[in-house]
Amino acid sequence: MAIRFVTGNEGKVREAREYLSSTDSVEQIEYDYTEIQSDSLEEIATHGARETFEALDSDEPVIVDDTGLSVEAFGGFPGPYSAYVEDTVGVERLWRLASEEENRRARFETVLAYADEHGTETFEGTVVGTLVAPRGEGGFGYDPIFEYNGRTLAEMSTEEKNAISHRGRALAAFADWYADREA
Ligand code: ITT
Ligand code: NA
Repeated sequence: MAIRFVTGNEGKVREAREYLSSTDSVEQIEYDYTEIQSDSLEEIATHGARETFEALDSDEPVIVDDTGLSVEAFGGFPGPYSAYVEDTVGVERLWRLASEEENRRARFETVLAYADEHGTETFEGTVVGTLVAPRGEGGFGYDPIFEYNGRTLAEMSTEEKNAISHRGRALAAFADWYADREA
């Protein structure tokens, strides 16, 4: 059965397809679910997945991915506001703000929420790295300013990024659970 990935972000879909290619097909769909006001990625993703599954007239499961970048020196900001901050402040200016700090540690966190007729499950992944001046042409979003083990996420292939990233780890947890469940 195809899994429907509810997102407007093609970068997320590319990573999920690379990761899940041996198991299930991933179909991108757009659905404007309610983004509830919450500091919790888990709550936002869970509501989004449930609402979308209920609204669409199909038994095919859905997944929603909610991701945030938390900068330690900024008390975790932008966190759940990461998409808004990318659109308004931008990646380059967020880096310039961070460059004035001694502590440049940051963390990406992804919550994947899966919904089907049996209920909703969530899977998390995080990666800790360092903010740096933009480098690399790959990936998307904040990838050029997030360095892990000497390279930015934008300097990695999709496969390399998946092996260490927030989303790759969440996808790994999901894939394990899903395989067990189908067996
Ligand atoms: P959907 O909600 O439609 O899935 P979005 O891009 O709005 O797409 P998020 O709210 O989860 O998704 O993303 C928060 C922000 O973090 C947004 O600016 C993304 O570009 C960025 N982002 C998400 N995952 C990322 C990743 O793996 N690397 C770099 N930036 C990422
Ligand atoms: Na979003």
